[in-house]
Amino acid sequence: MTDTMSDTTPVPLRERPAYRELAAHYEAIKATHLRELFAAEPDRGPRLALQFEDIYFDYSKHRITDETLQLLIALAEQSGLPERIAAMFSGEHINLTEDRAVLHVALRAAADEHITFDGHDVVPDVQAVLAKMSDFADRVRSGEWTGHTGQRIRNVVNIGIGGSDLGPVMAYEALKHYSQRSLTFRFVSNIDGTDFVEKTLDLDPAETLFIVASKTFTTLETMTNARTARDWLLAGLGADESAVAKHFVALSTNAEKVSEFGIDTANMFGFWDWVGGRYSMDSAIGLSTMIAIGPDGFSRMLAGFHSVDLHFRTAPLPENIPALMGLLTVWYTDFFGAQTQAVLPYDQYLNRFPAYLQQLTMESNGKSVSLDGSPVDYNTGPVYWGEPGTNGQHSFYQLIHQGTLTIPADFIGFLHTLNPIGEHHDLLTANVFAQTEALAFGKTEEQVREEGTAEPLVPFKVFEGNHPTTTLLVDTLTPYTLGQLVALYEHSVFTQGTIWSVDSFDQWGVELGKVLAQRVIPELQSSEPPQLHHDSSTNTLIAKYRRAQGRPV
Ligand code: G6Q
Repeated sequence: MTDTMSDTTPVPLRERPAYRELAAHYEAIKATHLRELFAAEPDRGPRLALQFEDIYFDYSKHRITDETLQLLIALAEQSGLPERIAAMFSGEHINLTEDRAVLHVALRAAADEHITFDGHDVVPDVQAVLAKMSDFADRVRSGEWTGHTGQRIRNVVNIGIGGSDLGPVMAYEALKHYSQRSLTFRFVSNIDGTDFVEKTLDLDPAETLFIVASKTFTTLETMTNARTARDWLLAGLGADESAVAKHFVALSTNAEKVSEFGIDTANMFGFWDWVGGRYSMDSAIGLSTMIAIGPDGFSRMLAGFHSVDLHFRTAPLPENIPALMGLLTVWYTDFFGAQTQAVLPYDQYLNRFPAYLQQLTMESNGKSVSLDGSPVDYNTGPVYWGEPGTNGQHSFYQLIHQGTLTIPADFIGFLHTLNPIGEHHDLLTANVFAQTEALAFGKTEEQVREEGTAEPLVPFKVFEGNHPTTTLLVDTLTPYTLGQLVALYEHSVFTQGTIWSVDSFDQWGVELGKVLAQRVIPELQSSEPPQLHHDSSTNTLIAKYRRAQGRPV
């Protein structure tokens, strides 16, 4: 905690004038249907849309009027969004509870930019790590880097969890089209031994490189998996510890722990405590991505991130896509009582994108205390979830269409597919457009009757509509546009956190999880019956487990 915490807190959300006006405005427009909004304004679709480079952002199918937008923008201003953006980019310690700067934007800054943090320009540091990563990635990709027995590396296994896993997995899946196909990539995260066993079952240790990705290098899951990997490698190669040097590299901020583990710090790729775990896929944590798509591809991804950083920093709020995305989420969360936000990418390569966003959004804004330490009296971060289209249409879309909840949804579509076979892409894209249309406009009783529906079935076939959606229509999925998409959501989260006055960059809930298990582990493993001082449920569960392992209770 910093002394300045209370100085930087704006007036409580409910007391900001725009919030009060939005509350009254909500009452006035909550019954207005998207059908009416579109009927009243023939060019609403193109008017409430923005083109940013290759991304078309259509926010016309939202339950908003011009007045809503003006009020949301006023709320952003009254919440200090422009000042907070400036504070982030200038390296201020905006992560108040951990007293840290939040500078993931420096990871993708242009090489000739200057971003200072506590008086130190961090851009040269970032560039030095990128150069080291590029050199290593090139050597693995070309076969120059060999394993202990001299065989070339064919398998790359990233061991990490949370922010040290979800970004790399998502990016690898998303950019598989651009990856070097002669290399196999696997991602081990779960402490469940099954994850390691299944991911390495068909791999030859002589050809396998482990990337141990951990900011702290103390995380239980990652260190346990890394030790298991070392045992697996040495057993498989019948070799001594010296083999580790050719098969293990580390991505971390903690050189001491890396060295303790037995990884030469020459094979360590560093980053800094101003990079939050869930904001780290474009730091050294992205080494697996770089090996997969090559240093040039990685640079293009960083350039995509950077383009959106510049946009977020400089575009006026009414034309600022991530700011609008964030404000729309606030609108539904705080006024419509929406508790979830769906993200529905219509591209199979983005199959892990919703999972990635779950961490980014929910770990950032799943908070109930505002920056001054007082409890909030409004809703904060919604549940983000989703699946790639069209699969979701055959399962949960039913609830979005005809359930009782308001679920704003982001549809992400692409003008061009990376796999143009037959008519697949036309059919896929037709579904994007048809779904957002159906969600907005629904089907009235009259329309259902006109279709000749038997009277008793009419109520079941009516679609109320008025379900808000955003469409992000992107030219093609590339490293550049992937970087842009991630940055859009990062800054949307930032915008939301600013309005809600929460610290979007700490994660005390995660820290709790890291500590809790440590108490129970010895109680499961001790050879003597432990003295259990938990509640009666937990004590019984522990005893049951011990009995199953043949340990005395
Ligand atoms: C992310 C969180 C968390 C973190 C993991 C892994 O913002 O802090 O998900 O990334 O707990 O931590 P390490 O990288 O330190 O192993």
